[in-house]
Amino acid sequence: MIGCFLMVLLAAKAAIAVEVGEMARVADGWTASVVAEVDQSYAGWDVEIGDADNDGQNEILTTGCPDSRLYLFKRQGDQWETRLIAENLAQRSPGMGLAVKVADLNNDGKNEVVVGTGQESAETAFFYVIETDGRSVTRQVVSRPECNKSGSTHNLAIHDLDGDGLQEVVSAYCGGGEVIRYDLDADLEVIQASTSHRTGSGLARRASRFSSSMRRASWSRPHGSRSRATTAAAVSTRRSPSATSITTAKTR
Ligand SMILES: [Ca+2]
Ligand SMILES: [Ca+2]
Ligand SMILES: [Ca+2]
Repeated sequence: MIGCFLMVLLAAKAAIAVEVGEMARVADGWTASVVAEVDQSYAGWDVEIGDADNDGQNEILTTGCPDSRLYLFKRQGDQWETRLIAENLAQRSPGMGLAVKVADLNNDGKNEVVVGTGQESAETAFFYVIETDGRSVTRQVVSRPECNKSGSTHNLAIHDLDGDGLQEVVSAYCGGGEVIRYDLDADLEVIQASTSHRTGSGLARRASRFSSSMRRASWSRPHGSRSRATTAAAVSTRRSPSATSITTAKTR
């Protein structure tokens, strides 16, 4: 059942006037601000703070379910503005947007948003790299690597592991217990997915060797006049059990 989710921001000695009603009790020395109320049962599977739209100010981003949405909450004067950046990221309903991070993956001075999904059915999770102007997705690339057998993205970590100036994303999954490394090129058009570890959930297995494959990912612009009318054009390879499959995002 879809309920409403109330996001409350707490801050020590903040100057923001608060009205939290009966939703929260604020300890002495703390104040609270209601950021948003959305019609999703889970609006905050993950919460990130970062400059997602590259305007020099940080925003709050959340993921949730059942519509696998990515929300951005932007401070405008003394108000918070709720912006639905993307939905149906799991490409199935119900579905979950799970982990979300903001980082400059290709070191070009502009941040990207990285999102991992959770699938309610027996499917593997999607991995997104999104560019946004703070109102919608302006460009995105999606990977659903065949080396992943799991449906739930547990978390994402971002770091330049090999010192080449490009940041890699490491994601851990629930189900098959995969830990997958995603390498992107400088133009953020190619994703290389590598399984670094697979343990299974509660069942220890021998760790797999690093293996990789590369496919070219297609960018799409789901919103705006420059959008191309692409619809889930799946590209996959059977050459290797660890091969990466990449789909273009569905254009709305
Ligand atoms: Ca910003
Ligand atoms: Ca960047
Ligand atoms: Ca790197």
